[in-house]
Amino acid sequence: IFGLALFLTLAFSSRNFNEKDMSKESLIPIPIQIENYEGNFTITPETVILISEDEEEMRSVASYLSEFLSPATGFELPVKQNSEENKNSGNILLSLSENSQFQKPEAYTLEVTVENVHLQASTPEGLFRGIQTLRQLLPPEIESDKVQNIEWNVSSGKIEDHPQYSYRGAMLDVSRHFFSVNEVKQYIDFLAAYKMNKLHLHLSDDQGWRIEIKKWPKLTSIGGSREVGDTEGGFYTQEDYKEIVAYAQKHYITVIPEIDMPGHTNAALASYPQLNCDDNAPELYTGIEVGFSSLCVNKEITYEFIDDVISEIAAITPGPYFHIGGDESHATSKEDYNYFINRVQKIVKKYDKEIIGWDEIQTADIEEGVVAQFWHSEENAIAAKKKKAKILMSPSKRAYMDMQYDSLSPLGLHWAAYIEVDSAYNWNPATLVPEIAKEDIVGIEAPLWTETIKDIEDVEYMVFPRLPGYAEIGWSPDSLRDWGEYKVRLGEQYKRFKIMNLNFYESPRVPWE
Ligand code: TNX
Repeated sequence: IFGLALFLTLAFSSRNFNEKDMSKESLIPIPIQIENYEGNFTITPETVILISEDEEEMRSVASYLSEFLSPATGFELPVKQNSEENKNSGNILLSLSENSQFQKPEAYTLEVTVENVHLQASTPEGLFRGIQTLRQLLPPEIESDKVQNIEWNVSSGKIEDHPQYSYRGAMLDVSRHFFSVNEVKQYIDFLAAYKMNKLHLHLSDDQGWRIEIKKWPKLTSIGGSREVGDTEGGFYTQEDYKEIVAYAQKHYITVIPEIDMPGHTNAALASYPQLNCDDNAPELYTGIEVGFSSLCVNKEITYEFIDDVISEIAAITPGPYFHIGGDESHATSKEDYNYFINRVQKIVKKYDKEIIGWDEIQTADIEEGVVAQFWHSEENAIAAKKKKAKILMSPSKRAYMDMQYDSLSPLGLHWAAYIEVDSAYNWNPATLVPEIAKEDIVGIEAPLWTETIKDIEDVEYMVFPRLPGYAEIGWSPDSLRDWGEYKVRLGEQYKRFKIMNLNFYESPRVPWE
């Protein structure tokens, strides 16, 4: 009798111990709905990835999944079209569905049973977002690039999910410090893992011009040569830029190029004397002051220059947006500034791109639908809304990833605020500025300015662990967001972050485990 009781207790508790509960998994961003089923699914050497139609984009999403799972599992995970003979259990099925629950292009359903994994969406993009959820349901060892001998269990259940905002992004300033194509790809990997879908590249500033413009080669040979601290700079050839865009596209991320103007233009002014009102080129600048440079608003060559720049960049940018900057133009008179923005607005439209600009652009005659990126002035954001602009939320006190966590942070600035992980998470884009409501907002973007950020390790330190929180603010309904609960989910990423080799900030406000 005792033996039997002991056996039953052990069997029962070990079953309980092994069985995971999907609704208790620490997923970021938190999905809209999770229903737990009994049992686990296990990926094995026999597992096949099945696609509902044999179409190029479906194949590419499925290969992405296969290539993601292979290194740590050591399994081949071939991609095959779904057919009757493949219907045996143990597989991962990706399928497109017309079902009305997938109205949003990024919506997906992930159903895991003991037999199969079934991921459904109306677009390959939706499948890609769902794959990131599957990724987080797997043991953290899945992030390893070496074979790990563990059981690849996924808790079973059903997740139904879609995003709150269509614009969920991060910015990287490649001007103050230059970042290589590979570093930008790593940044894209970070965004993709948390279902972000926009990468804003700040390609020009006083300290460096970072994109090849074929008609104006000195922009890069001179203007791209240095960076903050007077170390060697760099720039992207148009081929490099296309490579970044293609990599982003593979991760369903839209690249938004920014050429900041009329201020923040010292690198361009230093490259071509004729862009200066007095025809004198200034020296290259490697400090970190702002607000001292301006293109010459009253010279026609300025607009020929801008036309060439926008035309060449627009031609290699498949996404709909072009960011014209427009911030901190303290060296341009108000009148000149507005005249300038009005003219540049027309040039961008000529090349069929939609305009994004920092919130200051609202003083010009901006057209309906322009996106004003709120960073410091509520007044500007409200005025922009009155002009029927859409608002992109990047409040510097909350969303600036270049801000120090606290006064002891070794990297970053603090002019806007110290932004600890809780402060970064604990706000709602739809209520932060009382006059700006959810329907006025396209989404959220967390910028990383790089005056003090030199390489990818520095980037990781500023971005982790704040970025997953911004991703959740953009994706998950506000009713599901609570710092007390989120910090536990974030703390449970500890092992995953370690295996991902991230140089992350181990904030004392997060219960790391
Ligand atoms: C303000 S935010 C700037 C940038 C700086 C940043 C540093 C904005 C639109 N302009 O030029 O890099 O502060 O935090």
